Amino acid sequence: MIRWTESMALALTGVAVGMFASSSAGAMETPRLYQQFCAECHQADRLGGSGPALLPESLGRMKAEQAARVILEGRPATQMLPYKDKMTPEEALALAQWLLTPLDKPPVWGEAEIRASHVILHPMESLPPQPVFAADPLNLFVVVEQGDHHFTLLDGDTLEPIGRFPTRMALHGGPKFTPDGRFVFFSSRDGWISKFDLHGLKLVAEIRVGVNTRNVAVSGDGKVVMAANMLPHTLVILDAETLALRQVLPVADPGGASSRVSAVYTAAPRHSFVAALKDLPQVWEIPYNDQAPAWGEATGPREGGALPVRRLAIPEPLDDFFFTADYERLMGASREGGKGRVVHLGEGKAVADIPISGMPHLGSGILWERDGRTVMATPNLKENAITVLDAADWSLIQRIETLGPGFFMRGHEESPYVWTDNMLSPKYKDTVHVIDRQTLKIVKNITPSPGKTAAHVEFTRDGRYVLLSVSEMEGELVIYDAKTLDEVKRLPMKKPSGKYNIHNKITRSSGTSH
Ligand code: DHE
Repeated sequence: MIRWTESMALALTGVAVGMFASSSAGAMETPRLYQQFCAECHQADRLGGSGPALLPESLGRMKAEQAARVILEGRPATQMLPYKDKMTPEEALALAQWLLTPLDKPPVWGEAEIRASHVILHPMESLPPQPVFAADPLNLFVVVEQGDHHFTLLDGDTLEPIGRFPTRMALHGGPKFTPDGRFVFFSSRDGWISKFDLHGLKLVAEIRVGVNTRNVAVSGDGKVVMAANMLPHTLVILDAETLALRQVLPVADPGGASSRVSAVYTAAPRHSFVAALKDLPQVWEIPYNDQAPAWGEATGPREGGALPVRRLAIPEPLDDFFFTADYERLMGASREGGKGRVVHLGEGKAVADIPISGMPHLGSGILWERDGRTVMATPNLKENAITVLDAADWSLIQRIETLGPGFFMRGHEESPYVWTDNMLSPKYKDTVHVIDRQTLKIVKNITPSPGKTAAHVEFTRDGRYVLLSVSEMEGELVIYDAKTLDEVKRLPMKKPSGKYNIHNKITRSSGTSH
């Protein structure tokens, strides 16, 4: 078995650039390697499927040597596996160089392609006026089952499924809801946005907005949907009723440098969308109606419905945001540099540095009240710790040592506990921690199925039950009493990942993502 070592890295950087791509044998070899090992996830045309597009545009500033290292070593916190047992460092470098070579014809996913992909399956006027089932429509859960690309709609009172429906492959980011909780929007990594009616149980419309898409957001007034693309470098604005294209916003600075979009969020109290950019030192705020705070230009939609953009300059690119409850301040992390900063949206600038080092997963951060103060806590993708900060001044309150690096964190206003996982620890991925919100001590470790990944919890509307995913192909949703921490029941599911309670989402509960 070949092992990756630093000396091998040096040897690898010494391999002549183009050696394989330029030799006729290598030129045949590299595409074959790609088809054998990469095409299943990244697609034969390299435009991306469950894995991202593998094109120079999507690989950004990555050098061939770095890409070769990723091929050999895999990527933490993603589905990218290590291939060091399947190919040599030289083959990996040749493959990386090939991936950094533009396609013969550059991929285009502009207005024409987006419009051509748009389909309305069940127009709004055809949908039933009332839910076609008896459950409380605000205590429903949308449970994403990644294993066979479905979602289950679960009744949060009876804890029984209402129905199970197909989705696009590789959904990523939280599904987002209209303010009344009736419609849900999913985004897939390969660019599909789908709108589903949770009352009529029908797929309303779909549209492919990009080649590699990150997530989707819905405006606080329920009228506009925005999708964030890694490829092409665009934000795509859709009509929330029909998903018809309204506007493609190229994400570039006036000098022409463009950026992948890491994620887009809805700052409902500010009547705006906020976008995190991977490659430009800017935060973008895009007001979606004329109630948004003015910043010197007209804030509301322009003539023809186009939305204006407010560009906030920051010291370095920040991806992955966490927002304070009033959405006035955001906390952003730099994936590469291990830096954290606070950006004040009203003031339009970075106002503080944050003491974080372990690659926090800020999208999973939560807030709660402790000793009369609001605390913010986030799991870390690279450290065995939960970071607990004072949300007023971002000073460190405590690092809670965990068994491994984790991905998600959840609480509820009615629960004395918050829950987090150790999903990125090969040894402890099967165990979640229950943490007391006041003492900040771990009060219980729960291992629902030894050896199987346990991650992502969500509370019911009343905070009485906690739903936890055993995220394996033959997985389960395990339901606990949130007070006694006793197991209540199990429901079989195909690799359940995130689950989303409609009431908690639309009321922006401080214990969950929004
Ligand atoms: Fe996610 C949300 C970024 C890998 C499952 N993830 C998010 C969000 C961001 C983000 C910015 C918040 C947007 C939103 O919800 O609208 N995720 C990233 C990454 O940068 C990272 C580490 C690398 C990548 O390749 O994208 C990454 N994420 C993963 C995974 O490997 C996970 C576990 C499996 C998967 O689906 O790919 C994963 N991410 C999720 C889930 C959410 C999410 C389930 C929604 C969580 C929620 O509760 O709201």
